[in-house]
Amino acid sequence: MLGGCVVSFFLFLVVNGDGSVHASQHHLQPYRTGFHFQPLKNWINDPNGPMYFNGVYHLFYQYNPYGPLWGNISWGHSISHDLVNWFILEPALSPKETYDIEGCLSGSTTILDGPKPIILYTGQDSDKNQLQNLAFPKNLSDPLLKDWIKWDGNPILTAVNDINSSQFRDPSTAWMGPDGKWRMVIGSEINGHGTALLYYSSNGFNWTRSDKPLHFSSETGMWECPDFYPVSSVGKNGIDVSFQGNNTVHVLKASYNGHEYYVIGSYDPQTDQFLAVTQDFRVSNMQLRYDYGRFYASKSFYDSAKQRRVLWGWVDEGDSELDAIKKGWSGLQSFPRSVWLSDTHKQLVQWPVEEIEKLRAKQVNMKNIELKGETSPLKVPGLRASQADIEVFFSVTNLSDAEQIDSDVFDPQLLCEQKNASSSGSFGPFGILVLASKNLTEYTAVFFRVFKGPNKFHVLMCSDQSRSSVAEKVDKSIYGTFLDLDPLHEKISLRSLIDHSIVESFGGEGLACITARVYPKIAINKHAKLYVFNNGTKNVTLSSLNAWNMNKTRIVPIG
Ligand SMILES: *[C@@H]1O[C@H](CO)[C@@H](O)[C@H](O)[C@H]1NC(C)=O
Ligand SMILES: *[C@@H]1O[C@H](CO)[C@@H](O)[C@H](O)[C@H]1NC(C)=O
Ligand SMILES: *[C@@H]1O[C@H](CO)[C@@H](O)[C@H](O)[C@H]1NC(C)=O
Ligand SMILES: *[C@@H]1O[C@H](CO)[C@@H](O)[C@H](O)[C@H]1NC(C)=O
Ligand SMILES: *[C@@H]1O[C@H](CO)[C@@H](O)[C@H](O)[C@H]1NC(C)=O
Ligand SMILES: *[C@@H]1O[C@H](CO)[C@@H](O)[C@H](O)[C@H]1NC(C)=O
Ligand SMILES: *[C@@H]1O[C@H](CO)[C@@H](O)[C@H](O)[C@H]1NC(C)=O
Ligand SMILES: *[C@@H]1O[C@H](CO)[C@@H](O)[C@H](O)[C@H]1NC(C)=O
Ligand SMILES: *[C@@H]1O[C@H](CO)[C@@H](O)[C@H](O)[C@H]1NC(C)=O
Ligand SMILES: *[C@@H]1O[C@H](CO)[C@@H](O)[C@H](O)[C@H]1NC(C)=O
Ligand SMILES: CC(=O)N[C@H]1CO[C@H](CO)[C@@H](O)[C@@H]1O
Repeated sequence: MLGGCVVSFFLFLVVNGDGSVHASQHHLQPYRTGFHFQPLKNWINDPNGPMYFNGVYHLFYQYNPYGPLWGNISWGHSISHDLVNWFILEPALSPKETYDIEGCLSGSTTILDGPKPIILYTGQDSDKNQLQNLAFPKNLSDPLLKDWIKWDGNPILTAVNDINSSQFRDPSTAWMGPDGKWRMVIGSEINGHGTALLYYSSNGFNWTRSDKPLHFSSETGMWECPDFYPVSSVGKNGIDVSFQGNNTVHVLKASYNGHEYYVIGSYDPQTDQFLAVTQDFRVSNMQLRYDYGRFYASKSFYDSAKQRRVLWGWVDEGDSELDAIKKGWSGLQSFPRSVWLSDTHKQLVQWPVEEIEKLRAKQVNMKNIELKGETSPLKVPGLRASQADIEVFFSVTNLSDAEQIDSDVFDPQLLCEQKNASSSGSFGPFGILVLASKNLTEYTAVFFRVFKGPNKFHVLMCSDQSRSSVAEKVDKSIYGTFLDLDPLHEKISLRSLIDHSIVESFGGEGLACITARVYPKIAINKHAKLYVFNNGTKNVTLSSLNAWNMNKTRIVPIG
C-alpha cells in the first residue's frame, strides 16, 4: 500500500437534470465508469461489510475522504435499494481513536440476534499495530444506519503470543455454531503460513481465540480478507452463514499474492474442522480463483431478500499515481455478482446480479453467422460500445484438427501470453474485440482457443490487454484461465460488461471471470467499437450475440 500523500485537485461536478451528480463528463473523464460503483472522487479499495438489513443494501468500502491515493482510511458508506443505484452517506467509521488513528482497515458486518448489525474491523494504531475493533449503529430505527458508534470496549483483540501485530487483520462475518456460540476468522501469517485464525464469542462483543486455526497453508504467505460461507449443493440459492443442514459445502476464500483464491470443502461445526475437497491453497495459476484478472480483497454477503450470495471485489487501477491525481479518483468496485456451486461441485459460478438488466437500453443482436477462419473482424453495428453489456455464444464442430498440447496440465496464463490474440491457431483465437478503435490501433481482445490434450479438449479463455492503449505507461497484462466445459457438446459463451475503463468478462456462463482495466486513448466514448473476430484457421459459428447499451447508474450523495 502507498503511504499517505495528500493532494489537492480540481473536480468537475455536474448536476444532471434528474438531480444526480457525478464527477465530470465523460469527455473530460473518459475512464470514469457509467454503471460500476465508485464515489464521486477520491481513493477506494476493499469492499467492507456488505449487508442487506431492513430492506436496504449497505456497501462500505475503504475510502480516503481527502484524496485520490491511499491514506486516512475510513469506511465509506453507501446504500441502495437495488444494488444498482446508490446514495452516498458520510463515512461510517473515521480514523479518530488511538486504536485506529492510522486507518480503519477492512472488516465485515454480522447481524446478531435482535436483529442488530455490528461491524468488526481492523484498526491500525500509530505504531502500525493492527487491532480488532467493534462498532454498532447509533439508532437501529434509522433505516439508513447513518451513524455508527465505536464500542468503548475497543480494541476487542490485540496481537498476542505468536501473532505478528502487522499481520493480523480483516475479521470475517461471524457465524453461529450448534452450541450457540459465534465464530469468526481473521487473516494472518503464523510461522510463515497463511492462516485463518478462529475466534469464539457468546455475544459477538467478547472474543477468545481457538487453540487451532480454521485453516492454514504452508504453501502461501499472509492471508488477507478471509471469507467463509456455505453454498448449497442443490441449486443456485445462497444460504446464510449460520445455516446448519444437509446439502451444503463450504467455501473458504483468502486473499494473497494479489489474487482471490478459494477452496471448496466440508466443514464440521461440532469440531470446527474444515477439510479441503478441491486443491488446497497454494500459489498457482491453476488454483481456483474468483477472477483471473484484476480483482482483490473481495467480500460476500447473504442477501435474504433474494436468497442469494452476492460478491463484491475491489478492482484497482492499472495506470499511475500521477494519473490518479489527474483523474481525482482511484479504484472501482466490481459489478456485484451472484455466486453458487457449479453442477460439477468442483467450482463456483459467478454471474452479474439480475438487477443489472434494469440498465439495459437499446439492444443489438446477431445470429448464426459463420466466422470464416482468418478473416477481418466483424463490426457489431449500432452499439454505444464504451458502456455495454454483451453476451455471445460460439460453437465449434469437428475438433479433429484442434491444436494439440502434450499435457492436460498447463499454466493458462502463460498459454495466453504465448498464444495471444495475434497468434493464429486452428480453433481460435476467436472472440470479441472491445473498446476497439475504428482502424484497430487499439483494442482489448477477449477470446478463446480450443486445444486437444492427451485425454480431453481444453477451452482456454484469455483477456489480452497488450493492444488496449497507445499510451505506454499503463498496465497491459494478458490474463487467462481454462473453462471446464466440453466444446464438442456445449456452446462456448462469453458475457462482458464493458464500462469505459473496465472489462469484466464471464466465460462459460460464469465458470470463469476475468476482469481487466484498460485506458484507451482513441477508443473512448463514441469512438469505441465492438467487433467479433476469428483469427484461427478453422471456421467458428457465432450462434448468437446480444448486446445492450447500458444506462448510467445514479450515485447521489445525501450527506
Ligand atoms: C432514530 O431514527 C428514527 C427514524 O429515522 C428517528 O425517527 C428517531 O428520531 C431517531 N432517534 C434518535 C435518538 O435520533
Ligand atoms: C465483555 O467485555 C467487556 C469489556 O472488556 C466487559 O466489560 C464485559 O463484562 C464482557 N462481557 C462478557 C459477557 O464477557
Ligand atoms: C512481522 O511482519 C512483517 C511484515 O508485515 C515482517 O516484516 C516482520 O519481519 C514480521 N516480524 C516478525 C517478528 O516476524
Ligand atoms: C441430514 O440428513 C440426515 C441423513 O439423511 C438426516 O438424518 C438429518 O435429519 C438431516 N439433517 C437436517 C438438518 O436436515
Ligand atoms: C435509459 O436512459 C434513457 C435516457 O435517459 C431513458 O430514456 C430510458 O428510459 C432509460 N432506459 C432504461 C431501461 O432505464
Ligand atoms: C467456412 O466458412 C465459409 C464461409 O461461410 C464457407 O464457405 C466454408 O465452406 C466453411 N468451411 C468449412 C470447412 O466449413
Ligand atoms: C473432421 O475433419 C477432418 C479433418 O478436416 C476430416 O478428415 C473429417 O472427415 C471430419 N469429420 C467429419 C465428421 O466431418
Ligand atoms: C490476427 O492475426 C494477424 C496475423 O498474426 C495479426 O496481424 C492480427 O493483428 C490478428 N488480429 C487480432 C485481432 O489480433
Ligand atoms: C503476441 O504473440 C506474438 C506472436 O506469438 C508475439 O510476437 C508478440 O510478442 C506477443 N505479444 C505480447 C504482448 O506478448
Ligand atoms: C489509425 O487511427 C489513428 C487515430 O485515428 C491514427 O493515428 C493512425 O494513423 C491510424 N492508423 C492507420 C494504420 O490507419
Ligand atoms: C484531513 C486529514 O485528516 N488529513 C490527514 C491525512 O493523513 C495525513 C497523514 O497520513 C495527515 O497528515 C493529514 O492531516
